[in-house]
Amino acid sequence: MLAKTILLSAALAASSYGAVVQALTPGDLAPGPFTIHDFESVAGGPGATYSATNGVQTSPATGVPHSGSLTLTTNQFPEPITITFDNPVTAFGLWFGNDDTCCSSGFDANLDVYDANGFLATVSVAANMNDAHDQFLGFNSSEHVTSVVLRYGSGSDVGLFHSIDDVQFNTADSVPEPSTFLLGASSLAALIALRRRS
Ligand SMILES: [Ca+2]
Ligand SMILES: [Ca+2]
Repeated sequence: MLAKTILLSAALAASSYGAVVQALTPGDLAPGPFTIHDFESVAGGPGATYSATNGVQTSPATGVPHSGSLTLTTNQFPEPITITFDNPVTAFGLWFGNDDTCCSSGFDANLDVYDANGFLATVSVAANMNDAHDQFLGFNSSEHVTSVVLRYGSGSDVGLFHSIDDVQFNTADSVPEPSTFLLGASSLAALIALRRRS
């Protein structure tokens, strides 16, 4: 009994600590459904707000877009892009670009992840320096994420406009809490057992 109690305590401690796991492709993100912002008509869309120190804009000029003809970038450079969600999310991703050899010999694109209590983790990808929005940066989280920040290098040491396309994210409200789900599953099993007995 003591061993079971210790194991249970360890499991609870691990789950309450939470985890952010990098997603290498959009197919790794789960669960859906997802909202997608392609920046073709406006800077973003319902569900998220995009900001930078001196503001953001859509642009056809910051590298080859991932979709359509426009991306989202900042009014001045270099400035990180902050994405704040209307409702917390547990899965998020974007395509980044303008990784132009004109102005950098190489950098890591970093995504800083925050929940309501502060910083959670950073996921990173080394830019392939071809100007195109052809690399994905994303994650799945056991915590309810409230905002993320995209930064090239430190956010101020890469002489390029930060630029993103086809942002996608889910809504944590549609994702059952693990404890609730497990309770629901065990209750269902108990109900089935009772019915079989009767
Ligand atoms: Ca686009
Ligand atoms: Ca690229």
